[in-house]
Amino acid sequence: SDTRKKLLELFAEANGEFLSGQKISEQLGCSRAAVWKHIEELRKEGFELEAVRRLGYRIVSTPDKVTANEIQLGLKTEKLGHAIHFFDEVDSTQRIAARLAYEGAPEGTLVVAEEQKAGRGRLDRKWFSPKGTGIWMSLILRPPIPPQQAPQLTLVAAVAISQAIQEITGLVPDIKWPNDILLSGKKCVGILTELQADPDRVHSVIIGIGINVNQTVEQFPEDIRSIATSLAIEKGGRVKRAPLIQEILFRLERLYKQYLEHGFRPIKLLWEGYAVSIGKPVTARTLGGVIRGIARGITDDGLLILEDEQKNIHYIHSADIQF
Ligand code: BTX
Repeated sequence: SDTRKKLLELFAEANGEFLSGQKISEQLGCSRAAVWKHIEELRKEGFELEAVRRLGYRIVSTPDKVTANEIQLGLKTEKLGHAIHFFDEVDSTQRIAARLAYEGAPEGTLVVAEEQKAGRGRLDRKWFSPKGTGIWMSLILRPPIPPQQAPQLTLVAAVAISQAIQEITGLVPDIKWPNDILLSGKKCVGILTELQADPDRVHSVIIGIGINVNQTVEQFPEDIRSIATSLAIEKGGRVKRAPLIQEILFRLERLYKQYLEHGFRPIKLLWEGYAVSIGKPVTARTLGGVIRGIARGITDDGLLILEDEQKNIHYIHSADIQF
């Protein structure tokens, strides 16, 4: 509700200091009893609040939630995340975002869920998205670019997410072309970019982002335990999700603007700073077959450059890469 939003804003301004019941009731224009009720509501939602006679209330900790309120309080973007559709449980945020995009949702619209029952990776693979421990979200962009350039946005997103992870956790991620972000060689982020387009014009790009945040090793299903990791495992401590989402949206907005104004080149340089596969022998599994060789870099369009044993150069649009 609006009162609740105002109350949270008051606490955000108070910055961990006490707010008197009197002041809150004046600012919200409601009775002291009503203030107390709102405080109880917040407690039920997982806020930890301290109440001290004569001093009033102060927030000790906010819940690790990814509701629209949590994400929007303190969000520093101009556009991204200004419309948020939050769900406790969905099949896939990609599917919902695709429908919203089709119905005309504005650029920057974000779909977030606490849990996905049918989270998807590329080629209809499954993306494991358990309740409350990760970030499962899809962002709608409407870039004025031809469809064949859209895969570049996966790389733009990968740089933004890597920067945000580094800023919030201090961990330095590696990017594995095209869409994985790794920590200690294990996957902690997957990005899935999908399009609605005519042959010559993109209507919308839906960037699906899955981040393992607070899972423990045991919480991963056995078949991915050896290849997957979470931020908490790597950092050795829990990480709040909403501030990380805010940081991702902030960084992504900046890079996206840069991309639209100056093209892919400046992004490419940043991307190369995080890339692991470059200069190494890799195996690329494409729909057309398997190619082995040395990854030489990416083109200005974002394609992977692979040099095989006969020194032939292959330009790869899409593949799974193994070291
Ligand atoms: P991908 O095809 O590159 O990776 C999928 C593979 O990753 C799976 O086959 C499995 O081996 C492994 N995997 C599955 N779940 C996890 C996990 N939680 N952590 C690490 N490895 C895992 C990557 O596709 C793109 C994933 C995008 C997910 C987002 S979440 C929000 C949005 N909604 C949705 O349905 N998908 C996207």
